[in-house]
Amino acid sequence: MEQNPHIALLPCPGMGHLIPLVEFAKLLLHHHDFHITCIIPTTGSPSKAMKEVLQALPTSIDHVFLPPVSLEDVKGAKPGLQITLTMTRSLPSLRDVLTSLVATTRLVALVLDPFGIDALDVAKELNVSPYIFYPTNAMVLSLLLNLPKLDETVSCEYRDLPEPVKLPGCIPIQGRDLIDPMQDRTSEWYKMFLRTSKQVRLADGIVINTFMELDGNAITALEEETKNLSLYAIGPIIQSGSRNPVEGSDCLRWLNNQPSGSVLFVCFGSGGTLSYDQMNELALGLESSKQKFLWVVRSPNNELANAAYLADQTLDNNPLAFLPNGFIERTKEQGLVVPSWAPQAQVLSHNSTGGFLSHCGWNSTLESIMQGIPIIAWPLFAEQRMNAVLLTDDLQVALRPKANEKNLVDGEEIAKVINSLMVGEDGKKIRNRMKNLKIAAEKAHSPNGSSTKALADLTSQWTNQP
Ligand code: UPG
Repeated sequence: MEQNPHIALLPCPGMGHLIPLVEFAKLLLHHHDFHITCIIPTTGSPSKAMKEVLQALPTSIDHVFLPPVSLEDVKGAKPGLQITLTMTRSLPSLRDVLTSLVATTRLVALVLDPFGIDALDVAKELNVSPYIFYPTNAMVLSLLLNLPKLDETVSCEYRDLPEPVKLPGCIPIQGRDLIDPMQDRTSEWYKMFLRTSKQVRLADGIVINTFMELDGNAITALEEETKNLSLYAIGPIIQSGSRNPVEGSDCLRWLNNQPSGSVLFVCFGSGGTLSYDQMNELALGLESSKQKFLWVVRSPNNELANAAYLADQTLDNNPLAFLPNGFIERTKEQGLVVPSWAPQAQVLSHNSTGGFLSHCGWNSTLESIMQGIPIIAWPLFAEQRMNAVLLTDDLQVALRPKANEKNLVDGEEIAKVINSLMVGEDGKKIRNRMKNLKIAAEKAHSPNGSSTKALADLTSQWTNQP
């Protein structure tokens, strides 16, 4: 039997969930001699991006793919529902893997993504301490924990509430900006989300990828509220370094030849998509702004804003074909378009990058903060509208373009906001605030920083377990 404490991690499908969890695993290894196994539910063969992340893991982090589950019966359903079902349908094989880890290692904790909340019961059944890794901020966690109360007290759809929702320690938030599953209370997805919100409290602790200097009021309010549930704000944990040094080198080479801080990076996370019309307006806005840009282009989708979320990006055949006629030729001195995927962490840390037009996924947000890069907030789905409100209204480190009556952000508005961010007075203020936030983030991970302390509390909890 292995003597070092062993931790099992259970991410859900999607790079935005896998990346922070494996980075968390690496951070744990810096602090203790843990042995770690990532247990990965699948619906088919893993994507190239996913394999690259896993293959680059140090030897004391193992990974096991669970046998693929079928989602044939829910083909075309929203990715959020598909992810939840992938997790629940993987429970029997998860139980097998955990049983064998319990028999052969000193398994002290199972850390699971909230999409896999039912695994909490499996952990308890096997006497393994369940923890949740919450990959976004304290406002979203607060919403989740307060949902049972909201569900009882609010009778209409949240989006029809006349007043914003006030969560303890958080900026007020309009119902229409709440996380996606709360936009239709009659949906199966809402019911699942509500169930998750009740089960979350049964975990032994919640690890959250944020830090006191960013989210202090919300974290303190949560700690007050959740006395018997330990909360560990150990962020920011972000993607580190290159996964594949060759891939994406074209865009890094291009960046090398651009002036310092001149380039706007445009990317909608691991699977965000625009409608065809919106993609055209964005192209128009980028071109007419005259600012330098590096744009990760995906094929448009008129139905879903996260159409590419569960897809293998390398299968998106020719997204550049959807750009307006002559766009690439006309902008060849001004910008670079990259199909599907770019090495975002390296792009954001490059000296030529000066702004980020982002869908406000939490990993992208933290990566931008860690490089002091101000944001143009363009939320698409999930909890991104909440993140955008936090970034623009609360922290004031982002600008948000306005949509017109057709719910499109038109080219003129896009160009205006780009210029404001990259060369305007507003942009200067926002950039300074973002630089201060970067300093605060670094402080959180310094030897006496809030996140360092929270991580030490968590690891001592685990190492002291029999
Ligand atoms: N990334 C790249 N290259 C690309 C696109 C993305 O390296 O071309 C990386 C990026 O650096 C980041 C991750 O992929 O590390 C994307 O994560 P994130 O910005 O959080 O976006 P999503 O993949 O959309 O993440 C999902 C949800 C988001 C949520 C997040 C964590 O969509 O709303 O905050 O998961 O729960």
